Amino acid sequence: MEQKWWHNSVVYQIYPRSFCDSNGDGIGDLNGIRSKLDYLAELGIDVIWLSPVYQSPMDDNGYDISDYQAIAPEFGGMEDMEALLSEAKSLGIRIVMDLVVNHTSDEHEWFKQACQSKDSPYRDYYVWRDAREDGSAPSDMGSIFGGSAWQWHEETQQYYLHMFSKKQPDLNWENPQVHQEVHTMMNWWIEKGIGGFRLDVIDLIGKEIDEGITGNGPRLHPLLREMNQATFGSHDLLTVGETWDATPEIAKLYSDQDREELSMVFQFEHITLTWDQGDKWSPLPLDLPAFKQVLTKWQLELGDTGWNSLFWNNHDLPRAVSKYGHDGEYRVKSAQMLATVLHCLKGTPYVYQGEEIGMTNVKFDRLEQYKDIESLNFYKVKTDAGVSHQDMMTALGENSRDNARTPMQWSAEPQAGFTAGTPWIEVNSNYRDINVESDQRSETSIFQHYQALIKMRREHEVFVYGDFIPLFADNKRVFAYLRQNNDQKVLVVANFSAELVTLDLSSELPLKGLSLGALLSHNHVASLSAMDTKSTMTLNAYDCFAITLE
Ligand code: TEU
Ligand code: CA
Repeated sequence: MEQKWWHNSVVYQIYPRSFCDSNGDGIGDLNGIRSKLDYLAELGIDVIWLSPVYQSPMDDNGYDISDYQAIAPEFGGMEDMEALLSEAKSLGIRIVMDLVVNHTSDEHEWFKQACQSKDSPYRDYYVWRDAREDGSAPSDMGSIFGGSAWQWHEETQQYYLHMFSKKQPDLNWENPQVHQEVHTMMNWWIEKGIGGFRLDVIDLIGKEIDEGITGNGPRLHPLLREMNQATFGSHDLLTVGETWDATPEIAKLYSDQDREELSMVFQFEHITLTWDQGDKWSPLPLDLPAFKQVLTKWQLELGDTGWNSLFWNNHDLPRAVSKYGHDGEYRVKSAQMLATVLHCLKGTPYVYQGEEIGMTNVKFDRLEQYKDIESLNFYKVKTDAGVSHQDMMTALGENSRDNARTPMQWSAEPQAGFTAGTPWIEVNSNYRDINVESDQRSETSIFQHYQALIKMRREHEVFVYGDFIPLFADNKRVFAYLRQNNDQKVLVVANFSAELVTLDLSSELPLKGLSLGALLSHNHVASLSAMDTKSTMTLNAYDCFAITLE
């Protein structure tokens, strides 16, 4: 495998609307991000993944783009984007743009033209079908945001396809002109000096609509190879595809370097483990052995071919510390433990804004406090189907995308220092305790723990390219593994529970004959000094450490 700059990079995701508001209109913006670049440089990240900042009517907070080559006025202008790119560059930070090309906004010029008549040269940029004989939608295909995926267009008497909201019509990737347009636009951004692309729901672009195939369609990989050749392939950029249904076999098709498609993909198998039969509104408790098994499988199967992206959360998911850690008494320890387990795995780690200070899920008790289109649509779908208001509020509390979208908590000032005005979505009421300023002052700072992990990865190549060897696979509370290359062995141990755990290191074969060396990272583990590989050790709630073995 050829070594790449993004193998030893750490990516930080910014959801611009909720990061930092520079002008008091309650909406985060590009100049707000610029004002926090020093903060990000201090954290030590290499790359920013910027969620969409393009012109958009904001039906889905920017994932509905009406002009790919303009910035939404609430985020700033193109000159602010250029300033952000160059200031970030001077700090050694690259910016990865969010590429949303499965669909556009219905307010995009192409769609407006397409709606003019069936003969419009843009008609075939989108997916149109006649009604069935009885006037109903062409198929029973459902939208990912609830309801039918087909919307009737009265003026031209056909249905158009939308896998997400009806304001997000799907582009027709069977049309080569669509490829041309998208490639030209991508090259225009590459010329501006961006660091790469995160490709939104890219597994949907090969769809076979009339066969009912949406994800992983037969034309998907040829389309990506064509895109690679026409755009980023010759530019050494980071490309990461969002692929909900990827298995390791599928992920290798995308990320095997020889195939010249993408750098890596986001897989969601470890995420959907807590969704009962794939339904995020029926959350399940975390099953740690199953969770470890999934992550182990991905570590081992993408060992020599392909590359993993590593993440616990993003702008669509609940906060990591609330989902997989403990957001009460053990918030700090469990946030540090989660960071350690993630950053010591093989792959490129992604940190979602606020994760580095242990921000938690929000507790909204009124439906009106939620802003996300998916949450609001599904509240209606589920309550119409008989789910009670209270049960649906509980499900939203667990898994609403708004958990990730409340404003970044910078300080204990009003509105958490996010805005001088009224934020577009309420600030989490815990901001007086949980914020950047108080975390950085703390003796057990989560930020500093992340900072140290990022530095550690840079200093020890074993974390980047070393092999992964699982340990204590059946243990219900401990997540442990070994990373090793020719020069170094590192043992990573984490108590993923609030219980006291005893662990007999001598019982694991790969540890036989080794003794403990230098402590690389830990979150104040009391029993460390007394520990050796020959005896039993005790771990308190959410204790974790990484230590070299000799
Ligand atoms: O997400 C794809 C997607 O399928 C999600 O909507 C997901 O099903 C859901 O949020 C699970 O929590 C991408 C973007 O990340 C998301 O923000 C967009 O809304 C969506 O595509 C449409 O562009
Ligand atoms: Ca603003």
